[in-house]
Amino acid sequence: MDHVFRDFYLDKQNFSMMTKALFFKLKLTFLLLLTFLAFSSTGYTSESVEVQIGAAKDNTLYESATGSLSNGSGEHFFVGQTAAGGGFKIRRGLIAFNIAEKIPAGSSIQSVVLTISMNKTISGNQTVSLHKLVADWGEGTSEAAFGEGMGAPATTNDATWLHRFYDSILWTTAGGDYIPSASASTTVGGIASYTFGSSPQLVVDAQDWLDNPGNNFGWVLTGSEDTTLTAKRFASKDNVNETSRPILSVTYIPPPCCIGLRGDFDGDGNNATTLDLDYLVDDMFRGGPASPCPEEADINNDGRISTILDLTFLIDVIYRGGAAPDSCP
Ligand SMILES: [Ca+2]
Ligand SMILES: [Ca+2]
Ligand SMILES: [Ca+2]
Repeated sequence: MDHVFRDFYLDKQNFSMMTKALFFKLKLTFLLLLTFLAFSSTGYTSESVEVQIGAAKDNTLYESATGSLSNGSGEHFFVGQTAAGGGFKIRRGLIAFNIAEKIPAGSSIQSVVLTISMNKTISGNQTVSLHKLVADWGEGTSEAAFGEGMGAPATTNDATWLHRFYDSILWTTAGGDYIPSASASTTVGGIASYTFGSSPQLVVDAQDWLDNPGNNFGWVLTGSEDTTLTAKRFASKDNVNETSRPILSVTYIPPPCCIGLRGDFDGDGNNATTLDLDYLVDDMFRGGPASPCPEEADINNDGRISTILDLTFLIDVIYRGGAAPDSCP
């Protein structure tokens, strides 16, 4: 008799579980229906995405007949011309950002803004300009003392006034190889944060670096070089104060299928995970952001993104052994 009671008990348990599952299903279906009515979307939307990129490298070119000075690991870089104490010499900043590492290939860049923090100056308002560099350069371990204005002895692979990579590879032109016309300019006065752009040329520069990463040597920053006493000091990527480091803010429209994984709702490179489910639920029900790569949010490949059908497809894949999504595109 025992087993009869046990079977009855188990049946009852199964029945109770089945009822719960059924109610859950009904609840889900109702929720899905409401959502479908409220959010029935047609086709892909291409929404712009903003990314903040820290500098990959920066340095200062200290005007010097011997090319012996640099400041690869210093906390600052310099722009403009020094006073008598500095020998009335020119300073130019170098800075580069790894665009292709942070933005999906095939994206269309919409705007580019560079923010840098000026923290010491001997002059009033000066124009500071960004010019696209046409040759690669290095950042060694040199670290200037005191205010860093005088530079430090260059170390291996540092950029100097004469060298792209100390002490083996020279610039074609002393002081850096760059396009003479500025990609952007701004007026720098007292101690504060300053922004460049977005300008059409900054967008062109960044798009080129995304499409052709081998062209990405960054920009040189030049100040007023015709008169003395114009130097400005800026926080470098190696500055102890993280919030003062250079930041490049780029807005872009990703390609519809940027990673190649249908079902990668959050764009982290893995598709149909619980993180994707969280992201989709946030997007659909909690005002969260849309998926960065629109076509990848169309997990069931029906031409509509982030719908209730995509949600059920995703739940099926994760929890019910459902079929894997189609490839993307
Ligand atoms: Ca540096
Ligand atoms: Ca993912
Ligand atoms: Ca879909």
